[in-house]
Amino acid sequence: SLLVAACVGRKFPPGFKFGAATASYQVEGAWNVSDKSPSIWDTFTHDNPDLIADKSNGDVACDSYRLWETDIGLAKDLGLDFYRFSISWPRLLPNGHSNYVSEDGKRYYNNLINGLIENGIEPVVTLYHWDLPQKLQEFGGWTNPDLASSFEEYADVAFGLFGDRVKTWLTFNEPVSFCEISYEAGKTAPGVALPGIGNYICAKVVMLAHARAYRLYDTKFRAKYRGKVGLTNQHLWFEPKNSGEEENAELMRNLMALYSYPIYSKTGGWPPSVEKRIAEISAKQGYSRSRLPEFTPEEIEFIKGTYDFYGLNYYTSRLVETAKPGEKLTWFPLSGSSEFGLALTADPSWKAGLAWLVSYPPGFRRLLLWLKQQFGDIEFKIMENGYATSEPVMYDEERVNYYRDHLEQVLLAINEDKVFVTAYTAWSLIDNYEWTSGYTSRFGLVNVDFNDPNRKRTPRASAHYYAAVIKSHSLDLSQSRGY
Ligand code: GBH
Repeated sequence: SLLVAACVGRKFPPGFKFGAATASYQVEGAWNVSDKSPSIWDTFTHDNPDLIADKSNGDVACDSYRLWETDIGLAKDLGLDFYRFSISWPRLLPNGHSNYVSEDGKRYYNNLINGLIENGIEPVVTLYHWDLPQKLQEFGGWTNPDLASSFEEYADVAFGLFGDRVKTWLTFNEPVSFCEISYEAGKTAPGVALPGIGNYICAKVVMLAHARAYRLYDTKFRAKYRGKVGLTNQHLWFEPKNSGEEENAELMRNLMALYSYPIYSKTGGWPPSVEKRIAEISAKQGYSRSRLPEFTPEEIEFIKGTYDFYGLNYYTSRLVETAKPGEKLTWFPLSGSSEFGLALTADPSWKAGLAWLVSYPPGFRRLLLWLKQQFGDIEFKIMENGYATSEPVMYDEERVNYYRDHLEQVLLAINEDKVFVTAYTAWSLIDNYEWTSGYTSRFGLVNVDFNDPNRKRTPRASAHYYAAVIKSHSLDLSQSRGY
């Protein structure tokens, strides 16, 4: 019976879906074709090549604007149930506003969506994967409360044009990444460093923007299109480095749930422990109000419950300990570690693909259980998980190991912890423009030759591995490293 249990444990539940993801700025290129206007990433990379590892930009990227049929072919060869991509806001709405919709933008996304469906692949669409129209940045971007309304306009156009065929929508990809890395550290587009303030204003505006889009879908589109709307949040898993620091690890977990708590918690609003600490620190610093802006009771109710599932991106974990006086703290993944005087490190035994991307598979399972304990027995869709190397390795054994070991933890979460997980998404389908790392971080199941004008795509060993997982709907654990 043990043997039977082990075999059963390797099977994914019926109906569990597998996909792979990309994002518009990272793959499309064609930054200025037709009437497309620049995004903040076009502006940032053109103005600050020195801030990009290889001084590159996404002007051409994978040229998926032209090669979208090739990408669909790759997705089909993998046997994907769904393909997650994002819409470029300035490609669809060059003014940023809905008074003018680009015919070229419409045509491009209609082709992509129709092509996927014809090949039996479900489109999963992210509305905002970080490429804000530059014109809206002139108004302050995500620190301008009015952007919530502009986002609702954009969502209205996208739901209206594509909602008859797109049944899974993500409003935002990883608010934590663009609020913290952009507005706190100023290290990514739009490059505005407003530490300890800009990031928290961004957080509030994005929560309201998400809720507006969700409620718009409810009132205007849900009855006829019957889709699901959510967002996807990145989480790291945090463990105390030393015994006695569990409370600090828990504080970090809650800080990273800043962008979830208002939507998924029973009470709504910011995570209480985090709200309290930031208010105390702000008061000590002489501010007359907390740097983390309060929600009104109406706003709390407006945001609470605006989800049909929990989108989760997981890559890596950290150990937490109280920083030594004067210790320089890393800014990744979020400013709160310095806000709270906590140092984040990785255990030396956690294998690394990149400095920030250390592999700790058990963190994935613990995170899933923690989220279930925080927010209840809701539906979880894993919207990103993946591994990078700095060289374009074709026989990418490390990536295969990463995927197998992380998928094993997803199975354990489902079978042992009874977490309701319904989808898994590999990041990424193809190598692409990895933000300030340029083309130096390779995340693809499929290699892209960026020296080739035709951007030749070649599946790696991990692509064959993932295709076999999807086909068998199960995990072969004979090579498992047994976490
Ligand atoms: C996700 O970001 C994104 O959704 C996706 O677009 C991205 O390609 C993918 O994951 C892989 O990064 O080198 O110390 O400066 C995760 C957040 C943002 C984490 C960039 C790493 C660089 C850290 N990532 N960040 S560092």
